[in-house]
Amino acid sequence: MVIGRRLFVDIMSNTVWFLTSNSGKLAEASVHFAELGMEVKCLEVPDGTIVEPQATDLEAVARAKIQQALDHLPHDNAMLLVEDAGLFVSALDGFPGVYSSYAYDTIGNQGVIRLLEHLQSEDPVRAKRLRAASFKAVSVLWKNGEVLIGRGECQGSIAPQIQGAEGFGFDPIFIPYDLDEDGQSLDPENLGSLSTHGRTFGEVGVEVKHRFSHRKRALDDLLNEWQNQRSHDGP
Ligand code: ITT
Repeated sequence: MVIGRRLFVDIMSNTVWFLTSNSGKLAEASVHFAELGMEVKCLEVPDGTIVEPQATDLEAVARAKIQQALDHLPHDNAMLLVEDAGLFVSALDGFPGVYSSYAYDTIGNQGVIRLLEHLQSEDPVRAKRLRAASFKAVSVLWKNGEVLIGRGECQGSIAPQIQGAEGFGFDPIFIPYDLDEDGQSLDPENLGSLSTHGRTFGEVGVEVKHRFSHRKRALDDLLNEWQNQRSHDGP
């Protein structure tokens, strides 16, 4: 991974243009790329330029946005980043998933809590299983006509009520499962070396969230993809 990151920085210019209307996503991607010595800037496009397709998977949405945004890059060598993410609740067969923006804007965090109201247990592990959910993200980076894709997931459960005001979106209702020393998600009965101790992303702040985050994992995966491609193509 370290070699991959170095290679990535060597080859790429210093700015990534991120097409997003979400300042929380921009802040998190900035934390990630800052570790690589790179800057993330928001790609501004006129209102109504980007039409999000009604697709059933995150990658299709992200790819469609890349195509629509290319004409708005500041120069031909600029790198464009798009990411689509969502909250997938197991008991709701993955809803809201690709409809997360709509669900957030309509029923909001309180609405998700209400939908899971009947899923309670005195046993904390069973409660976590009943209320299991995951954040998923697909990041797509465009550079000189090449498209790189990274996927990331963060497993956890939906809190019994809204907790905390940090972060954005569904952060105040999402409690990640603990991670082991390799950063892998553990089952809810296991205590890991990295834990929010039952706190939601809304209670822990961006730096802690980043260590668990689907967004970070998708970007790491994207950098690995880049590295694999380079090794395959040769020096
Ligand atoms: P874009 O302009 O980048 O599309 P968006 O807010 O529509 O911004 P997404 O479609 O990726 O972003 O996200 C769908 C919804 O899921 C949206 O309401 C987000 O607030 C929420 N969401 C995405 N990532 C999240 C995260 O890390 N924590 C909490 N909520 C998140």
